[in-house]
Amino acid sequence: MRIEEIEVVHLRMPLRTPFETSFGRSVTRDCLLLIVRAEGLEGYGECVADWEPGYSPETVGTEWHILREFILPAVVGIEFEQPQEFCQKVAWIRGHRMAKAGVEMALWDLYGKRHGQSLRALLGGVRNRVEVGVSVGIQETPQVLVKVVESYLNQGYRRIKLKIKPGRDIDDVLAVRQAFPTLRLQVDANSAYTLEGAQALKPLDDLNLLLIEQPLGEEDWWGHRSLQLDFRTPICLDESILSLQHARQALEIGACRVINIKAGRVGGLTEAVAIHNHCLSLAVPVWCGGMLETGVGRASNLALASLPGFTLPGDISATERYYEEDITEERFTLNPDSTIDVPERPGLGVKLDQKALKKYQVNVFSSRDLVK
Ligand code: OSB
Ligand code: MG
Repeated sequence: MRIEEIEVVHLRMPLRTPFETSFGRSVTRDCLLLIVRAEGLEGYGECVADWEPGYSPETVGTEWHILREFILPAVVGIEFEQPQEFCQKVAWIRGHRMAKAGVEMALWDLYGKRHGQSLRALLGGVRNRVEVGVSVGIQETPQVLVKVVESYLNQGYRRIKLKIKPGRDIDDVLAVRQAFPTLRLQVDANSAYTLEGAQALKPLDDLNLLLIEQPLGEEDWWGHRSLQLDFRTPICLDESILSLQHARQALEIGACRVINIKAGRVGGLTEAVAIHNHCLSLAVPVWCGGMLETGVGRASNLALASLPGFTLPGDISATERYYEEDITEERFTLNPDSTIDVPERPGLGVKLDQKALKKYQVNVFSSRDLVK
């Protein structure tokens, strides 16, 4: 398959409700949509880098630059059979995993459409619906938080993740735990604590949480090891795991007992599956994280989460939890058993809503505009 053109579309999508984490508050979500054209087919991908470098040093701006100057010139006009060949082609480019993952996703979509197979089938997924939960942002007060959680439970979600930060941790989690004693509950600090500061989290160890996600800085694998030795609750790493090598070594030193897998963070679905396979071989549970994706990235997350080792519910909520209007014609809905169906059609199994695309488009460039 010869890649004829790649289009990069910068989108700014209004969130239905503001999303607050330890690193900031968002009212809109930016991302880059990748459209790869080959042999009369189109493949779609989503680069999940955000506008601001609060979660990752990779942003819409840095990934736009890397795509335009390095990734697109390296792959347009090239013959590809498997999406994995793309990873080798761009391996010399350091970092910028989210940009690579966006293009790789589009190549998987193309590959699936070409061969009439769903992404789930291509990746080796074993489920046609996956268990999901909601990631709930920091609210005004613990009382408001309990109300927000209750509204999600009323919608049918059976697992809740609470965002925490220093000063907004124990009281919030305790309030939710007291209101819902048997709820499957977990927390995410997005790197907000120091090892010393994380001592304040000790009371969480008695609240029967599924896991504590990324309490310390992303480079503090050894600090997470100390914390895991001190806590009964499993520590889960998100920001700290950028590759299979990180996953291997983190587990080897005991820095965590669970891993949150996001294809964007680790450079694509190929690496994400490799991390899954490694964890499965060690019986380490994994789950699929989210980045407030559009329908394109959500379809990819659902396919990934259908693999056998994804035994914990993912941060993959229904479309309406995020966006009033999405850029895909498909809207994902929650089943009564807190699952979402995995798309069955070839590739990602989604169609773009051109009207919505135009509405949320901030900027666009095509490989055709590049100077040869
Ligand atoms: O840390 O998991 C995270 C959203 C943006 C950036 C980082 C994270 C998140 C979420 C939301 O928790 C998950 C979702 O898409 O629902
Ligand atoms: Mg996280």
